Amino acid sequence: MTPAPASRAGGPGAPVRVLLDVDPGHDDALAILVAAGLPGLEIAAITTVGGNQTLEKVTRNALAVATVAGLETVVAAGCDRPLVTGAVLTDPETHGASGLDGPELPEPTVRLDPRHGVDVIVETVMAAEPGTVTLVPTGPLTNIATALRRQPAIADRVAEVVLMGGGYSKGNVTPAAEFNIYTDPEAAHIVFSAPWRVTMVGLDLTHQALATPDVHQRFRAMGTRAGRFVVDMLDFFGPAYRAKQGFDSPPVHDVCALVRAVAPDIVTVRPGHVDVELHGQHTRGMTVTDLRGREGRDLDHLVATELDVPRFWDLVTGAVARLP
Ligand code: PIR
Ligand code: CA
Repeated sequence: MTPAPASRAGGPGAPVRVLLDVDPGHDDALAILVAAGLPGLEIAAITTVGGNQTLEKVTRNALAVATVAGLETVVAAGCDRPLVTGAVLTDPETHGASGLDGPELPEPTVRLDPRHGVDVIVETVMAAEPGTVTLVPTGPLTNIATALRRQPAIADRVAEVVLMGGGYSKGNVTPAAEFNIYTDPEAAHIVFSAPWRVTMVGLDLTHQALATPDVHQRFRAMGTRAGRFVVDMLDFFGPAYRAKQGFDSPPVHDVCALVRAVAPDIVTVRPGHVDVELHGQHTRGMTVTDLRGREGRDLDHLVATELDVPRFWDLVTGAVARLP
């Protein structure tokens, strides 16, 4: 089955509504700030999932970032561990002990919604007009997979799913696997085999979104609280990424998924089929991507290949510049 191309059921000019499922995380945090600053974009909800740090820490970080962004959005905590394997695979080397080291985190004024994040996902999608909510998962896929099990009808109702995870040519935790997929491969398998179209914004794409010194300078020049917050994040994330992964400038992975969801022509995609490897001795968590278009094989998903780098940073810095 090949789902129809994405259409915004609200019609041209209708605000895009996104649900952000996140594990902040520096790049998740930047994605939240960009979403908050984009005109014409509505954040339907923010749900959190254990990943870059424990659920407790990433939820606290999400509330702090929502506070910096001046958001009044629902924020709800979801699953604290992968579906099958025991615990979250936190990454303190890249994101620090807090999960968001660098900036001073304000005491949140945004209150945590008492509902479970998975319930918020299901209720938000089912209550909305069909085809009006886009899911943007940027952490392990535990919440999204659980929501699919809880209410399979969400597969028909979302506008699309644009996720950061995987890749077709490389990994970052292992040579084959990317962190978000590797953390919960069974959840990723559920998400990629559900009857909906997924856009995979993986490492091949996100490694093009490097926060170079000139980008850093654009944030610094804003002179706003949000601009300073981003600078403080990059001042931690950049050196951490350099030390651990040998990058001159850090990639802001998760922002790429958000940008594809709201400004699709900034990210080039190709049709493809994605299987998540669950059993490989060296390849567990790999997103095995078929871009060949062979007969009899559904190219049911979209795979991000190329980023329009100048337009990406114009959109990202423009959005953050609109925040206080
Ligand atoms: C994990 C991440 C980023 C860098 C490393 N080294 C590990 C997180 C990001 O938040 C992003 O969602 C994804 N996981 C990139 O693999
Ligand atoms: Ca993330």
